Amino acid sequence: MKKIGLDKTVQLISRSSNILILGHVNPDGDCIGSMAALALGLKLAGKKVSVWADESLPLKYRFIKINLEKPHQDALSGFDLIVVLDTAVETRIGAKLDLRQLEIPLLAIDHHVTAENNFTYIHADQSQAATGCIVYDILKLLNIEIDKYIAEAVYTAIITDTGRFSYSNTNYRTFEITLELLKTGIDTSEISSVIYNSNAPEYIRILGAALNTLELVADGAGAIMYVSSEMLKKEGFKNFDTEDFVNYPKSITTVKIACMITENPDSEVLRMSLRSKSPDIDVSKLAKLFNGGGHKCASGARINESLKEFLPKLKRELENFIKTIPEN
Ligand SMILES: [Mn+2]
Repeated sequence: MKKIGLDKTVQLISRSSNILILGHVNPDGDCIGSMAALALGLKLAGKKVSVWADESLPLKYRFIKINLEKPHQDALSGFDLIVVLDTAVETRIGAKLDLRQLEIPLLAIDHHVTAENNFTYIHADQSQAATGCIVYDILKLLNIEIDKYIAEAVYTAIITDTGRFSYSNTNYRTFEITLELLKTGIDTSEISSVIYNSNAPEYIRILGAALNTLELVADGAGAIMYVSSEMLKKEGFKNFDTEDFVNYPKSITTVKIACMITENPDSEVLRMSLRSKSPDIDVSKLAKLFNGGGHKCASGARINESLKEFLPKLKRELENFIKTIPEN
């Protein structure tokens, strides 16, 4: 694995002509937006580009101009560069492919804290609020004109990863890029409306059931909430994006750390999202206890345990972790 800067990243992309773009499992707005923006931009630059994903495009992102194709192991050898966006963790790549014996360079572009891994190159910039911002900078350095479709994709990446400019990762650069995107004439209120007003009634009912599981620990400093397979099955769902649920326990005055666990009817693995209200409380450290990772204010982990076994364990670790937080 070799860490590289933006210039080298641009160079690698620039000299490749047939590029495969991959994202992560449970693709979010930043993942989809980054993949779309990079694909659209590189096509404008005359390159051949494919975007592969196991999962289909979530409904709320259907307005984004992107063509997701199913992964094909046999077709891999035709590419001269593989770019993985919004994750640098091999097991989180959103395409079931064996990338180990490949001659093709594997480049990860990400804004999370990265651990040692088998990617050929990694460009990770934690100062950027979204991977979409990094993709924007790459396209600009390649002298590619940012059209309305690219702008919509990058804008989606930014608003979903910053909680509409409210999380602590939002910075000067985020607004600078956003201003440039607005100049292309994108309809920001329409984009927000499509993304945030497209919940199915089942989604709201599952949220209701999840809210009922709320448990506060350490005098209200910690909150734990979960979605069980049972709740999903009752509403006819198998896989489900519960990413935003964690914001509800986080919104409680006393809560410093919010945990949200999602069980999946089709798998043994639990998904855990962790949020802290302040960068002074680094929840990536808590995530690390469960072999996860992420940012200081937003982290997660995948847990190979049953919900019933895991909940008391999490409660204990959360209480211990909160004890390490200095009073302010
Ligand atoms: Mn992201």
